[in-house]
Amino acid sequence: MGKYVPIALTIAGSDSGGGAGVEADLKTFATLGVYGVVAITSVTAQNTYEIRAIHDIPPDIVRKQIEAVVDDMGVDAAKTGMLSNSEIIKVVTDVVKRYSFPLVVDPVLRAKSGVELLRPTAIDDLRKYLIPLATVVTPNINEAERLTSIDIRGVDDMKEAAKYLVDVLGAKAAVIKGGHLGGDYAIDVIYYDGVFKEVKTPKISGCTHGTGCVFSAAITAELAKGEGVIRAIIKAKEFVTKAIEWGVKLGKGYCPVNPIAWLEIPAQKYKVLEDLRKAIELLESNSDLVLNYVPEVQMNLVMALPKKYAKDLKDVAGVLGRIVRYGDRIKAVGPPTFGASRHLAKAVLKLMEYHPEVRAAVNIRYSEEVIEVAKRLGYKVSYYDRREEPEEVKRVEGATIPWGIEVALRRINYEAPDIIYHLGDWGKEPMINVFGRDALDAVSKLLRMLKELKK
Ligand code: PXL
Repeated sequence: MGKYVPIALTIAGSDSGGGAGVEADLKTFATLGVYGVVAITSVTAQNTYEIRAIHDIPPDIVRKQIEAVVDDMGVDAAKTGMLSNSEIIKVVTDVVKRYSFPLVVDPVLRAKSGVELLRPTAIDDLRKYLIPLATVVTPNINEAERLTSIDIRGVDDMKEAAKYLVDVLGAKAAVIKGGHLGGDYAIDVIYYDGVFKEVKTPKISGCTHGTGCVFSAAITAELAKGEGVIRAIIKAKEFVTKAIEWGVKLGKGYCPVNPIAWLEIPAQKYKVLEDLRKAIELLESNSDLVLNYVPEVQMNLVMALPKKYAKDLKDVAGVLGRIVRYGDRIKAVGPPTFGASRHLAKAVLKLMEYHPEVRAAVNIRYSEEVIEVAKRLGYKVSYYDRREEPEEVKRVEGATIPWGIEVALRRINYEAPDIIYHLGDWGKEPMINVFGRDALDAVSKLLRMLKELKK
């Protein structure tokens, strides 16, 4: 059978908290389109704030895990993470030597809490046995200092240490991660083939537990796909930056990075656009019902990404150019596009602060009989009065809608609304917003009311 998916192996510890170790590695492999296999070296009982226990796997079992997968499926690239002790390092060295796949060595020494993930007495063995086999070694500043005994204060010291890891210790390439150094940029220094390269990205705030694991796993995945060393490292840096940016806010300690953001955001965007396309079609095919309710400012229909990915207006898609009256029917001017709506998108983002599952909305002009029918059908209806908007809110650009949604929600004890309307003000047209879990849901509610009205 021809092989149609690259295979990457991680030889690392398990993090019961799911943020680092083999758990992070597998998510990274899958996200980058590589089939992941594992050899677990140690089981840690940990969460986001502490490591409660470490149980090392017998070295012979580590060996057998590696052999089992390599002998059957073949491995295109491998990485090591937490190795815990000397015996495991020796066994891994011994078995890996027999195979020719590229090897990424992430010289994990200790966790953020300070707990040793490799016995200090084993650092010599890591240096002596495993680093010479590395295609790429990926220490952070502290790990590089301990491996090379070079004090690292800046990029020049990083270069010296990277060169030492290659020229003296025998790795093919070294990348020293500068994220822990001061300054606005995270600068990584690569040394490969006698050449230095710096990869510089703005430092971002976010969740960082598992950063090193995801970075080295991403390099491994790219090498498994046949990518060159430098390009694999550059792509991994981009990948881990996104994983930090969209970290998963959970736990009481260091929250974990989110390697699947790389794939999940584009996938969710596609789903939102598809849902909007179907909802627009449904709306247009019911032009006769809707036509009389198109407001002067025209209509829009919006849908946000799931809450964890919905930070601002660019994360909400709407109809570019709006939905307009066009002869005797209604028509979407442009395609559904992220960032295409301001007003309705703002209303949805505000509502999602309380009801994350309500991600879509459509607007029509205000009409008393629509509100009556909505109530009759059992929809949850609330409103705000723009004439009650406090002066200090009016003065702030873009503050009216969030204020109004808040007022309307308070009126219904913050229950999830189907409809929020307002009666307008000088130069502000009164409007009805119909909300739904997705665009089709919002449009279906609207059409149900308009059909009921027509009866
Ligand atoms: O991030 C280093 C690391 C690697 N492997 C395991 C870990 C950690 C950090 O906590 O728990 C299993």
